[in-house]
Amino acid sequence: MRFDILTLFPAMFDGPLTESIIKRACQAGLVTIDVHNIRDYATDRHRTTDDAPYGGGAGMVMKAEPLAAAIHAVIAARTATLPDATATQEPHVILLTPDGELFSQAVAQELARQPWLILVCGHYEGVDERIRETLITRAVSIGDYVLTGGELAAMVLTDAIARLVPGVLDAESIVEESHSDGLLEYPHYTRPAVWEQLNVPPILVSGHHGEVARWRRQQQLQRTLQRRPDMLATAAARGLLTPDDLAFLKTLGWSIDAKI
Ligand code: 6GU
Repeated sequence: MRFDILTLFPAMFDGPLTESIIKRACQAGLVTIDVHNIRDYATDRHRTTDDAPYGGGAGMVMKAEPLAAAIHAVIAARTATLPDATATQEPHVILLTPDGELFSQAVAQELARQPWLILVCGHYEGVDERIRETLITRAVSIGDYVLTGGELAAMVLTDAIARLVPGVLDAESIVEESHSDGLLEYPHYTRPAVWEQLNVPPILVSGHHGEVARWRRQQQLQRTLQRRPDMLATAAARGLLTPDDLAFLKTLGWSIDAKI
């Protein structure tokens, strides 16, 4: 899978995507991440990438021409040089902006099915609306708070999506992890069995695989009820809870109809 990231601050990407799992995914050729400086596509003497808003008001707006030139150049370069599947596909062009649709595991899964994403990092007060109208496939936000720019959000998307690319992680950890099955994860322990007088739950060292699975499922349900009751209601509505799950939740005082 290919990621082209368009930013005014390419140096911000040096650390986060060149370590650990994403680094290995790139080395293995499963993921390609290229960062491009939007300023390289500004044509005036001062390499201007922003300007004052029409109609007045605070802040600056990212100009249409350099952004459009950057997007077009990236598409042209890839389409010319890649004789593979990515070249024949239209890229999804994603704008990172606090007024975009909220990013989630479901959106990550959807985007991970694309062979090629172009991520455009918004800055200042925003980008010229005509870019959004003509070149942007989808606008995405990573949460209800405001960052100084879209760069950190682009890294969050890249990390969350790249790890879903087949081969990047072992398949099991994707299936079991928080959010994929609509519940939070069960707690994890590793050696030593006693640490600072705290024991590992005996069931985990019992060797009874069935009992372990049951305990873990109940831990998932209990934690989700305590921490994210909204997720439990959604899981129930999506039919992800078994009769056993519902019976266990009833002992905790939860039922589908009683909103708590
Ligand atoms: Cl994508 N951009 C900015 N500037 N702030 C954000 C965001 C994005 N997502 C949450 N806050």
